[in-house]
Amino acid sequence: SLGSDSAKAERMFRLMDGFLKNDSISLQQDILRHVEYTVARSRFNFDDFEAYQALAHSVRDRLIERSHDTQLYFKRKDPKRVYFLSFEYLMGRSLSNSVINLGIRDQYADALSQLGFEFEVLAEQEGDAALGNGGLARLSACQMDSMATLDYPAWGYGLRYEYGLFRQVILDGFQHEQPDFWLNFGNPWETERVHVTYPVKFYGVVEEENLNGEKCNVWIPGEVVEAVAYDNPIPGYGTRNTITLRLWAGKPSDQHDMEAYNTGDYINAVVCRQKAENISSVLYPDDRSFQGKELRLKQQYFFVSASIQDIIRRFKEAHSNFDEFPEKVALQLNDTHPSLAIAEVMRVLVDKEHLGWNKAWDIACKIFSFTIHAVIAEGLEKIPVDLLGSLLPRHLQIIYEINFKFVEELKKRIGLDYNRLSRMSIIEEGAVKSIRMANLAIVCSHTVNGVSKVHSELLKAKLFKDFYELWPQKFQCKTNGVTQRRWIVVSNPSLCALISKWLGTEAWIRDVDLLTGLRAYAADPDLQQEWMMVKKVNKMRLAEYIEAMSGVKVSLDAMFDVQTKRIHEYKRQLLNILGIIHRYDCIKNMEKSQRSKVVPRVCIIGGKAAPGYEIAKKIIKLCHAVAEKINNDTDVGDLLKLVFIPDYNVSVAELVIPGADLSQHISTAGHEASGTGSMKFLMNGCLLLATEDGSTVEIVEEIGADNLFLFGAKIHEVPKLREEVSPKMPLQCARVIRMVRDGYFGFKDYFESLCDTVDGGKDFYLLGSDFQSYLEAQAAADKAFADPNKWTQMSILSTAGSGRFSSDRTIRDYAEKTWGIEPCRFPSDG
Ligand code: CRA
Repeated sequence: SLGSDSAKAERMFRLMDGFLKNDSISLQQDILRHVEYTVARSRFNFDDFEAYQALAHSVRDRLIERSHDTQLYFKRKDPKRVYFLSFEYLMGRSLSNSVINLGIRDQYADALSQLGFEFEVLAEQEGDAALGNGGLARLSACQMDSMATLDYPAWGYGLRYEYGLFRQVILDGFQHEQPDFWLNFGNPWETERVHVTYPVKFYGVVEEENLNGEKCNVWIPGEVVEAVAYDNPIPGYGTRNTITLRLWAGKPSDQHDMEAYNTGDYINAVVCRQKAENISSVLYPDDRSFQGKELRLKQQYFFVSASIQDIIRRFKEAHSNFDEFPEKVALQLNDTHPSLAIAEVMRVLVDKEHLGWNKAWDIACKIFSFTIHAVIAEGLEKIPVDLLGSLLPRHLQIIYEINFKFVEELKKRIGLDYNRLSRMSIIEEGAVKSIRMANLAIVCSHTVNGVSKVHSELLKAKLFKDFYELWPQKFQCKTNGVTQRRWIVVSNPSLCALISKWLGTEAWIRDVDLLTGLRAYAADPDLQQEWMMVKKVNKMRLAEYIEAMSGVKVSLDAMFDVQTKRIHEYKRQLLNILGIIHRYDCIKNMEKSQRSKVVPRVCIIGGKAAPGYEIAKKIIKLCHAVAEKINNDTDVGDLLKLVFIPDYNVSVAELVIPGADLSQHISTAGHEASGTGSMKFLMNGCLLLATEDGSTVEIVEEIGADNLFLFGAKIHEVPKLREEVSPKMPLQCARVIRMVRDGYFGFKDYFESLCDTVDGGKDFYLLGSDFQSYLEAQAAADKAFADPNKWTQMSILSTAGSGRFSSDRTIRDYAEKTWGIEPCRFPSDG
């Protein structure tokens, strides 16, 4: 076994009686031991939450064991590693995912039932780890799962926010935000590494010093904060490999503001120390927009500096020559948020390792790769030079130097085209002189990628055209993916069992392409029957949840039509609501005898609005106002219901997605870089109603246009439609907007500015011009739903075609084409 080269290790292994055992008695003993000694409750008297905590600790023990094995093995083999730097991770719950990946779910369920507990009930006790906003953050979590499962030598790095994404509370139909102090009752999954700490410096000045006759820059900081590591194990499925997500928390440093102590200002010095903890205290709740805030920049550097110190320490443990660095290290920048890492690596290599600029730059250019998640220029991070200069004076110098050398080089390549030079410069001149973080990242990275085909093309043709023309070889496409472990196996166990039964194997859980095998049975009446049953059970679960949350009873015969994602104008939840008003209006104006022909619908909307995003908040209120009207109208009854699901998060998604018949991904074409929600619905056999945007275009390639409901303007048509002087507002759209304006749903004045975004002359997101085609797609969905066999066949074909949208495919692609790493699998059968 590993670590047994010394007699001491051998003896310890024997003392510990080998590895933990997973038979029912051992698991029960373990759980009870944790009840008594970890949770410190009597083993004769503990409640569900305490049982959950003990259970979680017992699972964690097994994770730690595997994680030690994995790390020791990586150390021995010393493969090239990838370090995934992401500012956000939406991990959700860990319990079910862990025991499933460890392959011991049934054993635990059995052990618990012997103790008088039910696994599912205890699993519900766990809160979500919500250290992120939306798509980007959940993508990071899915990709970690794939990196572990595919045995890649990978580390994730991030920030351990004490307050995750706010909880959404709805009062009177309005969104209110409540802080999510998720660590309140402890977090059984993490391990604090008190010995893995690094000082992180801020402010101060840079002085030139003479070192052995050479000039060098020394940064004398004004503040030092300690970063402490918290490790979160990420187990792979069907492998013993368990990798680590290392999150940093701020702690006061002994060096923190020494001056204040020396001058006798003791009280103030203590208060100042506390500020250190603030750095990692709260997640910024906006996705897709940046703010030039000092705290945010501090978070970025704090996270980057600690991670780079950790990576370099690990490298130096085994190597003495930095020439080998690019052979051993790949650094992935997940969006621009961690791109200060470039300046930090340069600072360490030049100022501390004294490699000289050219050599350091050569190394930096070989290790970084960069994923862009933004679609529009306004979404790109720009950091004011003054802010950066005061917080990180040396980094500003380094960025200027990088830019100077880049622009000199550029002049040689393209001549004195000043417009182009200024567009490509890392420094943006203007009212507020700023650093363009994306430009910095592109200049230094060997590979830059978009997150879907159309997005990657858009980057080359529009956003970063100049860079593409300069370095076409740098640009790649890595279409996003989601993990089938979380999104089928954990969240939809009955579908999982059904798929395995018909494929005759569980191998698809690791080898997702096998799902295409379902195509052969899509028309088989037996499979269709069983498929419908699974959907029904999941709808029942969702219906119970809806009733508990909103008091609305919904019919299981109705089509469950879901749109859950962050609320954004470009995602057009408003188009959905206007469509619902239209449907309502039609039912009201119908002859009573005609009503029996209506396909009943339950419309489900959920998602959070950024706290400062007024229009998004109005959309949430409108949804509630319309729901209030419709759900209480006895004329309509079960033909139409509208419910808003509050506080949408990962664990709510796990409940909602398996129960959906139809889901909407209806962004104005050209605005969604990829979209990943659609992939989860697709895996669960939910039909999509969508615009040809982001990854939908590839979904169509995979399952065929006949198996989903497409509508709306295409990407290339959008600019022209926007130019039309007075956009066409179809009568039907004008009518529903009028209903809102006239106060049909109350809150007349409040909704005015919301209506203006559509009929105020601009209609930037093209709700008006897409309205007719949206209604047609909805009618097509109704028609298909009325034929259950046809619908079920489409549903089976959706799941069958979802394999390409697994994060396993994405990660393998990154590993092979971007990072140049290979699997490093602990030699055991899992
Ligand atoms: N908001 C995009 O908008 C994409 C995810 C993950 C986003 C989505 O279309 O699916 O990233 N962009 O690639 C983003 O976060 C900073 O930009 C998102 O989640």
